[in-house]
Amino acid sequence: MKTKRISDKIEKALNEQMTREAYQSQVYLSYASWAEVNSFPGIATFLYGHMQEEREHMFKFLKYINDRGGETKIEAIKAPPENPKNVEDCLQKILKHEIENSKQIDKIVNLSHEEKDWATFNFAQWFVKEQIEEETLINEIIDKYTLASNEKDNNSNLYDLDRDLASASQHATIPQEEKL
Ligand code: OFO
Repeated sequence: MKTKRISDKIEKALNEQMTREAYQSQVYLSYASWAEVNSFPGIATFLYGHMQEEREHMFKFLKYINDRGGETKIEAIKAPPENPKNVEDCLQKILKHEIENSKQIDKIVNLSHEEKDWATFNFAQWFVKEQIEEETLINEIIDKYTLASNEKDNNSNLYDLDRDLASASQHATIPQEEKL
């Protein structure tokens, strides 16, 4: 049994964020599936990749709480929101989720600063940086989408955008069925 090195308050905040990361993963999963059935395979690949990243974030919280002698509580994950109306709506909703998530990470930073818990402060900095990257990436995709939807000939711009998104930056690999 490790010595507990985080306060109850920090432990609770970290646990809540762990569940929130799992929720984020569910949101990406449901939007990815929506994109796939609506014939945007590139966007689906991008979103499935992010689903996996959020799952890894959830695990980072779990490991950190355990490593600091805290106790993780695996809670129910609320259902993701309803499907987006179209690609633009999907991208805007994702951005909104990420901004909301950044604010929650900031709360952990504030709390750890208040408590002078520099280990948690340091741990949370990884997420601060990650959220900057994610918000930037999604903003860039929204810009590309806006440009792509200006010319409508055969929807070829949207086709190109979808194809490019399949390889847009992501750290995680998507689970695939094993090839025989
Ligand atoms: Fe969107 O990243 Fe997790 O925290």
